[in-house]
Amino acid sequence: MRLGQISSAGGHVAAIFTTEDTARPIPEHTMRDLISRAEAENIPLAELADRLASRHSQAASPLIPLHPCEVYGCGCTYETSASFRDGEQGTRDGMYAQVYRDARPEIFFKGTSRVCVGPNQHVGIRSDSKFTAPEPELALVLGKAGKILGYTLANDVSAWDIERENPLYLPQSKTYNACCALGPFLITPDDVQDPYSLEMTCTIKRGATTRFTGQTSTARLNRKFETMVEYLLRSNSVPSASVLLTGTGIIVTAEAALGAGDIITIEVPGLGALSNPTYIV
Ligand code: DO4
Ligand code: MG
Repeated sequence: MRLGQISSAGGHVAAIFTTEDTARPIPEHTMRDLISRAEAENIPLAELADRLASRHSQAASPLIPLHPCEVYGCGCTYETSASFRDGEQGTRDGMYAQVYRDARPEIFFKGTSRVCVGPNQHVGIRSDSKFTAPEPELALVLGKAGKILGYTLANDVSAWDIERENPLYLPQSKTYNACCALGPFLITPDDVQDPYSLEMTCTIKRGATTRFTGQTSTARLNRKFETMVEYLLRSNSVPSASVLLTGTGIIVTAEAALGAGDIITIEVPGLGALSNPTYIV
């Protein structure tokens, strides 16, 4: 099922998207409300959504599909991300290659819903960064005990020059205002035939000029989602309605470093397209 959130009376309500731009609203429920009710009543999310949604579709644009309690990111889950980062540090087989191979994944705290934006909202470029890049990623929406309730697209926007200066600066390169885009939909697992064979593309446009295009496939992921979630939850009681970003396989060139006004689009057939303009924060 293709779920999400739409605008209603100046707020957000959960909805079932019947097409990319029509939806059946679920009155009086945000996506977080829907998830907690489905868990309290022990009903699958899609079943509860169908039961509560209005019978009629209306024109609607997708907003952020949920306001996550917490957002975490996995890193170096694709070889391209590990080797690029080791290259930045001037080592061919350094700590990023190690974490790519080791049993324990890299997991970092990205933020809360405070730093998240939805489709077509601006993502941020730090004012003290000269090389900020989008990181296009598949994201897992997690329920109680780390159950994967759905998939969405994410942009783990990151200040790569700050990370390059010193890996201990990672939290500053990752977490700041509007550093994470999510959307457009929350697709329940029954509607994703094989989450390990999703083709993803990313483009960066400045006006009419395309400055970057890249692609990857989740087939290149070096880890299983369940393993990432298992490590995330070790001694860490992550609340339901949190999100785990599963890492980037697309590495943007330095020439395409983000500038204010650029538009980033991440697309996966079946999951939709997540477009965001950029601004300096
Ligand atoms: O190790 C730094 C962060 C890596 C990351 O965010 C990614 O690979 O997606
Ligand atoms: Mg990332």
